[in-house]
Amino acid sequence: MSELVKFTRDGEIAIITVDNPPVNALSPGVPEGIAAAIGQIEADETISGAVLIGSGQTFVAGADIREFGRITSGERRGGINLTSVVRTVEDCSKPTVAAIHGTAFGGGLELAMGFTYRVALGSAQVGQPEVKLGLIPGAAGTQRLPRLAGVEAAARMCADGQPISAASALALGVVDQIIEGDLLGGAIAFLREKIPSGAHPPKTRERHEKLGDPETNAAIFAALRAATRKSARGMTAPLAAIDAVEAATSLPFDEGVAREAQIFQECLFSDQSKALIHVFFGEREVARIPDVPKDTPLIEIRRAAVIGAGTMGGGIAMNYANAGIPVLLREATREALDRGMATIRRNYENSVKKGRFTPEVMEKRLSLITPQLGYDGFEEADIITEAVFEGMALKKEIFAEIDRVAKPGAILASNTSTLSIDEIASATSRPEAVIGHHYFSPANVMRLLEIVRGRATSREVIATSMSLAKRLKKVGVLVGNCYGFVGNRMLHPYGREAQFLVEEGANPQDVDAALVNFGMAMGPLAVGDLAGLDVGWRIRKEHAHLHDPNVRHPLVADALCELGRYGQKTGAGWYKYDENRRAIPDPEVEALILKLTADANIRRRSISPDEIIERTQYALINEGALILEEGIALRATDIDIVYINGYGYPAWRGGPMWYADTVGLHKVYERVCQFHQQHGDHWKPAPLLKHLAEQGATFASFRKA
Ligand code: 3H9
Repeated sequence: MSELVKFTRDGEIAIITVDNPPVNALSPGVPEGIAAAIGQIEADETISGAVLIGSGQTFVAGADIREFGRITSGERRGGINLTSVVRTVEDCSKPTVAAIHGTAFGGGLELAMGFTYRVALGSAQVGQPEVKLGLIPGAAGTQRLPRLAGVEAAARMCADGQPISAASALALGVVDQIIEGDLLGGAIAFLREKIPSGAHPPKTRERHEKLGDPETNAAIFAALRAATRKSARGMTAPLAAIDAVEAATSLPFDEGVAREAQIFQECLFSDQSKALIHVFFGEREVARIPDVPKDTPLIEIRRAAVIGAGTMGGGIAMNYANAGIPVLLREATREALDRGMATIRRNYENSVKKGRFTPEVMEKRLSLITPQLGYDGFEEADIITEAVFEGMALKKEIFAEIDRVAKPGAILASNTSTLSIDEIASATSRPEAVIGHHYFSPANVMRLLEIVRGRATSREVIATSMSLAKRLKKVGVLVGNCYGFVGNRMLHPYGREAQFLVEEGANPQDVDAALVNFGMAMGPLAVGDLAGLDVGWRIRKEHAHLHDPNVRHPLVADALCELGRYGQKTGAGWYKYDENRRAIPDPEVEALILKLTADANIRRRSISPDEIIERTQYALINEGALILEEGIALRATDIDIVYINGYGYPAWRGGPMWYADTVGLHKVYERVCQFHQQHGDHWKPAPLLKHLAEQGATFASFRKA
């Protein structure tokens, strides 16, 4: 047996234990160990059945994802031979049970489906999440799952990658029994009950009763494909997964397996899969901070407080309540406080309506939020988050106040999206306790939390913030202190180019459509309308004295604001909006653009979607390179994770820096140089981009010395 697979016995029952922490992935040695165990079971006449179980927190959570990179880079020859191991298990002449706790995901579920039976703890989950890695199930999952769960459920599970609960798996027939308490004991007892009769279900691959009829299946696949094209726009794996499940309904098992293997290979070598695997590991890598070791002591967070019950503050309070942490929510006026609480209630009610949780859960969460006008109880809070209007004077005033009321050791966080954490911290007597917690709107929905480190922020405060992010179900990314940090700093050149393209000849809808087709959740101009164009306009007016007349500035956004077109909230911005908030191109905007550009002597020309992508993406990337070089982001991956989780960047492109690597930094650099020549100094190439391009290197491999 291998080190990773243990073989023991309980009387006549063999027990195979997969012991490959942390998630019992099917790393080299595990499938081989299982096959060897089956061989031993066959050979030993005193064994009458077998249970396979995972040690530690979970059953097998899938193939070892690191192996995929080794295969596509050529480091490892040959694939992962799980398909034949599952078949060996399925062909075992003695009854077998997979005992599932935690997660049976991907190859884990595929393995379990080769067993005669599957039992699971009520808390377990099963699923085929491969599409989230740009893959499809590759060990006959698309062929066996429809035979157990039926065509519709199997196709949906393989296409959306969402796990299902043990109870749903039982209802579908994927699991045969739920066990409460001792899983191994329960699985052995289950098997002992089944053995005497000798009447076991057929091998999964020999079951056909749930494979449906061609007419019904055709309707199922057509509907699912249409829904998937919308929900997984731009992604190839979900549609490929549906093709593979369809093969299960139209081909004999072995041919279906061969078809699946062919599609799996195509997906494995695709750019999308490489990008999504980068994102999978990236989301975990961002937690690693070189000078904040894993064993840094954490501050215990039992109570929280939030200042400001507006859109952001309310969303932040909800995050705490959702995580079971009581939170005080302070506002300056009764009216604003009532409005904030009403919004929170409405958000929760919407979730109840959508069936996300019960009214009891909603009431429990609401009861954890205490609205108030003063600072009562703030002295007990372990963390206080400020989420007031974005202005330095006000923020400093608030921080001076909370410095007076907060207990020693409490974290003082600011939700600023742009301002200097060091300057905010200077208003307190304890800059080491001050940190940025930049949430994204809506704060209770968006996964990103930019955690901004000030000059004096202590390691304990950073480590606690990172761990708190996880508790709040966010992806925390540590960034350095500069105007706009990582996300909003990069957004500036991106938005600037979108507007310049409009001035040079593209319609707003052309710019937005090109970027939506590229995979962005929304186009930048539509985002401006959603967020409110007046926000930037007010800031620009405040900083008008810094305006350099020799530098080109966008013309149209300010002119729109002067006409009262602030975006969706006024029914018009870059677009006009109907009662359903649908964006409609507006001839008035077109006329305005023509007038402004004529006055400014800007030559208008036809602009291709490719140029729209290059100008906007390379602007992001060039700024990202500066950020990386300055050490504002720890790694290129951190920038990618910020953009994917906070700015609607398509995960299947891997984030802006990964995308640059896939285009090739040499090409990106060349185009940036051309744009520099054509458009001026705001396109000055970042020295790091130049350096890496000349070295033939990538952002992914760059580490700041
Ligand atoms: C597949 O199965 C293909 C087959 O169809 C065909 C084959 C031929 N491999 O997430 P966590 C690491 S595709 C390697 O923080 P949690 C992870 O990087 C696979 N490593 O824990 C992290 O490492 P570190 C289908 C893995 O408790 C550590 O384990 N399966 C794998 O929050 C802890 O992970 C999936 O897609 C893996 N498969 O969540 C499941 N999984 O500590 C992917 C995890 O160094 N995994 N690691 O940063 C998950 O969804 C979650 O990890 C899980 C646990 C829910 C299991």
